[in-house]
Amino acid sequence: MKRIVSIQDISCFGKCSLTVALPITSAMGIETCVIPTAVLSTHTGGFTGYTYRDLTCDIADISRHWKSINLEFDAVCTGYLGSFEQIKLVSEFFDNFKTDNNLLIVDPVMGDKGKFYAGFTNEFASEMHKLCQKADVILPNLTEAALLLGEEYVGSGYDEDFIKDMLIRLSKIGSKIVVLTGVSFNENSQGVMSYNSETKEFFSYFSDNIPGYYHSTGDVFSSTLAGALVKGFDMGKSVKIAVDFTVDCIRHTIGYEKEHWYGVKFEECIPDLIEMIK
Ligand code: PXL
Repeated sequence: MKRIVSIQDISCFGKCSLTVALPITSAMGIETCVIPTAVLSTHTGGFTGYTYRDLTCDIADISRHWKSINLEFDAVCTGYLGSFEQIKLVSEFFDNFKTDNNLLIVDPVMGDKGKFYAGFTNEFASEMHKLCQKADVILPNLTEAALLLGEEYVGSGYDEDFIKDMLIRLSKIGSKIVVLTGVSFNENSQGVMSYNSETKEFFSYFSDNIPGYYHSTGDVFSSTLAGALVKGFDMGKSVKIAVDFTVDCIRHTIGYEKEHWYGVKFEECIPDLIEMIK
């Protein structure tokens, strides 16, 4: 059985980060360990008055204990991280748990639609850049890609050459694979372009563009992609599974945006995901 560890916050209500990653990769048949970096009453994307309990001080202790019992992981996956200190500790975790065969997967969660999520800054983006240097795979959206490169966000009107060039520049940060999400060359389709800097291959996969904003789809995408890669699907198939599942979750939420504005109804789609990976 494959085993991964997901390092990110737990937003107790709101369907994102660990409450998305844990059920998704478990349903894919992967033993999923977690390091909760913080406990929030809700995510920060549209709620006010949320609580935030920082768990940074547990990260090194958990890491030491796991080392002492010789735990190993097929992938170490990170998502939303809340402070410079957390990035530093996760970076040390990478050093301690990297093996010749496993994958370090960083979703550099910082913002969307050209804007930072609450609490993030350009200084944080510089620290996240350092973490991405150690990763095997990074999964930025267009906003995060611009922040990592220190460039202006370009949200529309770009062409394939622009994205390919951006992918090459992102790969120079250090990871073998870059997967850029939220790419759209026309109003009818949206998807992902990726680049493997070792083989110099580009790959793209697009699906129907569904208008509107659906919170936490980045977390659904990244945990599904990590799960598919760990299960041994190649990059092309993994991206297809992750995009198709994310779109499936969005489709199930259409018509329920009022009650479900805070996250997609991924639970109803888990049986579809199990079918997709058969
Ligand atoms: O979905 C990314 C995410 C994760 N965790 C927390 C968030 C967000 C995005 O807003 O607020 C706490």
